[in-house]
Amino acid sequence: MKRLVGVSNRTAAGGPKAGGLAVALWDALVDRKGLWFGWSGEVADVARRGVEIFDEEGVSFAVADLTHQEYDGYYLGYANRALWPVLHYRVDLANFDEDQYTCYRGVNRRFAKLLYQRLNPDDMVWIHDYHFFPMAQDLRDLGWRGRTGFFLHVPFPPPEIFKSIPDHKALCQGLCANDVLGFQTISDCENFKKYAISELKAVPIDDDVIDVNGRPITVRAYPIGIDAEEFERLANADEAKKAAARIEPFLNDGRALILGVDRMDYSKGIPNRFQAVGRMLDDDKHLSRNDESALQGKVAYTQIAPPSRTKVDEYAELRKQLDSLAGQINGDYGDLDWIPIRYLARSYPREQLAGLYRLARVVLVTPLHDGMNLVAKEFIAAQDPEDPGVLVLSQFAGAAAQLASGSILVNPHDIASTADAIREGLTMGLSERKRLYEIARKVVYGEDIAWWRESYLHDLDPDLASRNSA
Ligand code: GDG
Repeated sequence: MKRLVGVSNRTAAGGPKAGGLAVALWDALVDRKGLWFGWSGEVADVARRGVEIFDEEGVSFAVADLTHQEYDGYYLGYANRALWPVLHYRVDLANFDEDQYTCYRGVNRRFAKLLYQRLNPDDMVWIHDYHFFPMAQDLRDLGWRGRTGFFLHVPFPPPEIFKSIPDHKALCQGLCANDVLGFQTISDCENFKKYAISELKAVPIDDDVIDVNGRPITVRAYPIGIDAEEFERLANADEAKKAAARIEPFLNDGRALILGVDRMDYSKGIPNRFQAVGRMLDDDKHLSRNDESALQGKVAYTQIAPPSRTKVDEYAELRKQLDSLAGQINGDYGDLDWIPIRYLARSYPREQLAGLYRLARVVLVTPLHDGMNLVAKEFIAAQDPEDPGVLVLSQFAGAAAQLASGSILVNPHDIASTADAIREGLTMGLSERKRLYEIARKVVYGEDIAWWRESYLHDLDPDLASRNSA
């Protein structure tokens, strides 16, 4: 079996192997005694720019530091302030800076060199995400000929949007040095293919293959999944029950828990969600709290939103916006014995999240754009099959392509309809809740993280493909 070499900006070295990418890559690397290459997470001086190598349970890690200048230019700058917003359809928030692009190219080349020195001709390289769009090309330039694949965890927008990046062509030419290009959804694939046909003169060979400059490239959707069984186990463990017990006093008199769990990122649509909850309460303003149908006092919305990328201005702005919106809604609709929104700008252990998902009557996954969104799948895996909660899901999450008929689908820009969808979830009868849950459960367990990894590696590894067809 070929050795697998995973490449991602952050590796799972030293930490728990939790979260989609970490679990998927870790298991594949354990299987194949592989190598995981990426940034160490450290920002250091020029003098310390070597690679640190160590082993964990048979997997080798090779990690390199970034310099302060690289951290600012490549990571905070180009990756997070140019690529991330455009890939999430937010050209208005993008900042294009030539020096940052130069720095991004420089880090890709430097990392490619560090990696190339450690590659054996028979290895297979699997590169992850937008931090390393040009990496495959940089490896090829150094003489690398082995099988190489790329997976994009975030959306690929329509060409009209992608082309707002001044260096869009160089980025995609770099991508085309891969043998397999994986996206989360068919619509991302179609966007990329449209771009490649119009800008790179790609020629479609069949549904899943394009030819670019005489090289065939497989372009396919591989929707990422979760380790559903493991998550279900977490949701039933003591730690989960303890977390549920901590929140239960706020759910007295049968108050229903509405839950949101998101990295604090403008792509996740948290302000729209706050507004939708506000709107839902506003719709009941004319009713007294004793009224049967009034939701005042009967729901408790908890939003867990660990801050991320706090050094980027747009994220600091979002923090202020959320602070203010939560305060306003609580001020407008709260009462002596009830606070509608509990907004917690901090992170909780995974085990505890699992307990909260299980307790929730409705979970709100309403991003404005999202590659997949694993919270939607974790929520399903954590449910009690005899009394499941309801997933309210944005049509713009990659997960909607799989879970549309197992959830209430919303347009998160439509605040009034989102408010109605939350109410529908809260008042849905048991049999309908079970029906939606069963549909979603089949997808979450059937197309789990092992399925994702195997589908991708089947296309990347010619040995696997020929063994399966033999
Ligand atoms: C990118 C793409 C794609 C959240 N809060 C806490 C916490 N989390 C965990 C969740 C989940 C993960 O973080 C978030 O995953 P998402 O999929 O929602 O989003 P991104 O981080 O933006 O990931 C995304 C993903 O890559 C995989 O391809 O689905 O579209 O944007 O697992 O549970 N975990 C802990 N404490 C928290 O407070 N421990």
